[in-house]
Amino acid sequence: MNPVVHATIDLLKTYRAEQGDDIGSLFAEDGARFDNFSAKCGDLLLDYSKTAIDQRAKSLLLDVAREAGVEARREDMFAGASINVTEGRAVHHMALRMPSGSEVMIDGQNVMKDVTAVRDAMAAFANGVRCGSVKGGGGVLTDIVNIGIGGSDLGPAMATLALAPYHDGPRVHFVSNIDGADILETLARVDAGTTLFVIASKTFTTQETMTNARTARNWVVEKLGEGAVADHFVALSTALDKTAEFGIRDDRAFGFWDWVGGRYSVWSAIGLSLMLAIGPENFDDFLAGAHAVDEHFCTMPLEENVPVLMALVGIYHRNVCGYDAKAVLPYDNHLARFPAYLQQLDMESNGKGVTFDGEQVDWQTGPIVWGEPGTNGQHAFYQLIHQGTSVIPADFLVAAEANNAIGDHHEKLIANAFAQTEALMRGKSVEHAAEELRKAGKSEAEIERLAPHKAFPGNRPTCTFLYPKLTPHMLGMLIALYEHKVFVQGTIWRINSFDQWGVELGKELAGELLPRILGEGGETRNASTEGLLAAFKSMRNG
Ligand code: G6Q
Repeated sequence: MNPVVHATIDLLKTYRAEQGDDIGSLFAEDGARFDNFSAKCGDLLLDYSKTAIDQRAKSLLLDVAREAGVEARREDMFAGASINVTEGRAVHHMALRMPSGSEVMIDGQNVMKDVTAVRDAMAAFANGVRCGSVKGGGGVLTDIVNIGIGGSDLGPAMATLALAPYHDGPRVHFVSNIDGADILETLARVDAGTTLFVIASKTFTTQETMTNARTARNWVVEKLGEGAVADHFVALSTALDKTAEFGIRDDRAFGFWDWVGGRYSVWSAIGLSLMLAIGPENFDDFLAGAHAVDEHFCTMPLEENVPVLMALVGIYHRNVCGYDAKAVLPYDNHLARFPAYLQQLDMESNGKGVTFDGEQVDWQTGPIVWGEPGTNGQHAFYQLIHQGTSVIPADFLVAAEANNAIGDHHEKLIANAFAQTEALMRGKSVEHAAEELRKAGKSEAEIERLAPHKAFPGNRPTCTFLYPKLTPHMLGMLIALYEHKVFVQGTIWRINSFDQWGVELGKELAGELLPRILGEGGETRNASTEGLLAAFKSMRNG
């Protein structure tokens, strides 16, 4: 943080210490609190009134955003500047969701011609597969196997599940893990002659993906012969020389560019499996939803700018209150993988401890992000959120209308979501718990023993995202809102949200250890690893 931002955060801490942070009393003080602490982006409503942020805190947080230069850096990003300073790259996944005919300059070139050409080629190919004119050796392609990992898996896998009600194309399977179980169990479910393998890898060198891709290739060659590779494999990559070496036809290799980060790539060719599932028109709606958020982010004043407000709520919880974690709780079963997706987006982007200038930060950066769909979580880990010793701010995501309406399921789902945010805020005092036990006819001794266990501290902050329905457009909006939230926070924390050096060391050591695992020699490791290697060897030989 720059010194001015640091000072404003200190002011916020002092203000909180003086005022207290009782959320309930803020509603008593401000009859219009819901209106004052909610905002809209298109059809989506963000309610952040169930946090301890009041007008003064909000105004200081908006100062933080201004003082950190969020607006100027946002302009730099959209202007194609190399804001990914450690990799010397522009950051422009927003170009991928711009309407055809727009102009986006990166390194002095309008990239939209190439973006549109790939988008059109993907659509033509997807339409061909979906209508059956693009065939495999065994006829119409009924199954797609997407092989990729990290950013080349989580986006399309999460979105394909999220948009299951719009899925009218071939079945789609996702293989990511190098654990052989993943590819083997998938291959056992499909027929080689009618399966298309989509090898999704920006670099086309990732160990997990290339190992799974070669296993799939060998399987196809064994079943259908070498000649079948051309019809049964496509590639999504920036390394088109490597895809050709693998045996993939040029017209089946869909490219993208180094200004698209892996975890920001679902909008690019990496979205092909999703497009095959839901069709190019729905995919266009998905892009349009994200584009609408880009426009909102660029044009709305900070105080009404939903991704900025999301970011500032997070800054308040992380840097003013010192909360370590953040839960994402979709009350929308199709968003089951959304918390995992956000885990990568948020933690890989903002899990950093060094500033743009290479200095160690002396403030907290990204929180631990986790979650599961409600109401399942209610019957499991919500215990800790309600009564545990850590305060965990949570995002609740709720659709007003179900894609799969039946009976009163959806009304019950919504009642649970709203009830949880209320319970977390209100809590229940020991006296209230005692009174309930008294009414239930318990003895005074029992009341004294049980009341503390049945009390809830309350005052636990939540944000609620309420949207009409989980359509392709709304999913695009939701992802883009969180992307820009991550950007704003990274800007305030002065960290590069677009690199990921923290995943490299483990990869390096795995490369060094593989020869030892294979029994081919190599350097002696520390005593623990040597112990594990010896135990592994004896289990394998025994
Ligand atoms: C994302 C990361 C990472 C990446 C995977 C797969 O931002 O860079 O998750 O997406 O490591 O990389 P490839 O697409 O190059 O195989």
